[in-house]
Amino acid sequence: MIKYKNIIILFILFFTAFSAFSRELISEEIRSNNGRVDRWIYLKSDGGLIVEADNNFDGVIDYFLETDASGNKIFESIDSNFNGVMDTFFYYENGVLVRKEIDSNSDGQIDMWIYIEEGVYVVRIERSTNNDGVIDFVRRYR
Ligand SMILES: [Ca+2]
Ligand SMILES: [Ca+2]
Repeated sequence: MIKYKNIIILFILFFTAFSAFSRELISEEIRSNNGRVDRWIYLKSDGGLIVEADNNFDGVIDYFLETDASGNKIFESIDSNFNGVMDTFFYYENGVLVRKEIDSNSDGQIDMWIYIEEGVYVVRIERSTNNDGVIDFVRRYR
């Protein structure tokens, strides 16, 4: 009986994870003259959108955006130096930017966290100045 219960729980977890990530391609765009698709728009099962883009047309995705069903941004990431690794991450609550995370040396690990109020006011900056992921610098502005 316990075994079956575990299997059912696993199935529910799997189904939840799958449905949360299920998305349907609704648009492909070619914005350069190389003939390659460089922007994809997906409709999520919850009604939100996912946009992926190759903004420098090198064939590697360097922009990602996720919105909720109302069109509010939830999450955004950018590969700002086009090295194939996302390095700048934007987190939103109710469509308003609340936190920005940056991997400033492109080692795949965040080393700067910027906390934002009302979408524009920087209230705190945290850094890992030696890039070990541990915060060793904090500056508060409010
Ligand atoms: Ca690219
Ligand atoms: Ca880093």
